[in-house]
Amino acid sequence: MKKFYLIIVSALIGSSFLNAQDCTELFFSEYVEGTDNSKAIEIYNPTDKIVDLSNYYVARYSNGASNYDGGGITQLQGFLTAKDVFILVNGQTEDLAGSTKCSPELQAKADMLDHAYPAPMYMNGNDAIALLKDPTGDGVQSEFIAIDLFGTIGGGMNPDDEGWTNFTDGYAFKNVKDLNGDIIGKDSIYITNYIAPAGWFWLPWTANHTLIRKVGIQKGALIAPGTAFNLTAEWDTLSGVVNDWSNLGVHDCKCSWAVGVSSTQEISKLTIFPNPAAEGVFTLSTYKPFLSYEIRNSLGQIVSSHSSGQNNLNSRITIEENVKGLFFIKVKFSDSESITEKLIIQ
Ligand SMILES: [Ca+2]
Ligand SMILES: [Ca+2]
Ligand SMILES: [Ca+2]
Repeated sequence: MKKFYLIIVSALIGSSFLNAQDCTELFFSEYVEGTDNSKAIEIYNPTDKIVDLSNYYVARYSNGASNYDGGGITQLQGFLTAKDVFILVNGQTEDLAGSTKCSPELQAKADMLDHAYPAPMYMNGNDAIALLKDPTGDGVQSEFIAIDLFGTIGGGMNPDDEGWTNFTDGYAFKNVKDLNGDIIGKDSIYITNYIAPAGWFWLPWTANHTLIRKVGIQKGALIAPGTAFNLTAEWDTLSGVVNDWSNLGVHDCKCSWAVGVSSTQEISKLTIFPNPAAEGVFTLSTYKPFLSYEIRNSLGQIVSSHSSGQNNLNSRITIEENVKGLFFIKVKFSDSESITEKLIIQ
């Protein structure tokens, strides 16, 4: 098993970082490191397309480790519409020995609750978090590509270090007080790689803060393993108060400022008529023969699928199940292209 993980690490350290164009790939838009297990991460879709989240994973490199063996990995579920955000929240609902549950108020804001420990949403300020993409959708972890990174993988963080701060290669100072609270001297520590060491708990931005991605950031960060994490280049603190969840669910990004950008190209590639579809009957038209389709609800659960290669440009589809509401239809072509579109069944 160890060997297996070593292979993953070398793959990550190697070339498997996707150098995406602006506004073409998901990235982290908010980071919540609160009190107890009140932790969350928000992911933004800067594209004009609906994204199938089952091809994406969040992984935690505990204490900046070189792999997510100890930190955990979570496959995301459902679909993310254009310019919208997805919120993953710590899933602990009961107090356990030495581990207080996540706030129910924060969990109520979640699109998805994380699984039990060890899971990515157990970060405590000194853990690196990665957004990984499965390029083929077959779940082979050694082929996953990092598309965004928060913190440094394998960057010298120790388990008792506090987290990443906003300056490096300089001294931090604190007053030394006696039992009466009178100042009797000064203590100092030299900060390297933006890492706040043990005992300097007020220095890190990544602990007990909510951080939001700067509006000008239009793609994930390619922080090579071992490279110092200069978080203020891409992140701002939100109010500076711990447990501030006021920005969860929205993200202001330059990618959404463009006017007149539409998904007309995608629409002409795939048309559903009528949409909304009455009683689950509609015609699916594609610009080239398709191989298969699957229809999922907003939680990502399959409602209907067809995989025997119907291959018609115009297919009459009837969903036998008596379902109503918002669904997503994903059509796959023989050249591995896939298109996802919203489908409403009345
Ligand atoms: Ca905390
Ligand atoms: Ca940690
Ligand atoms: Ca947000």
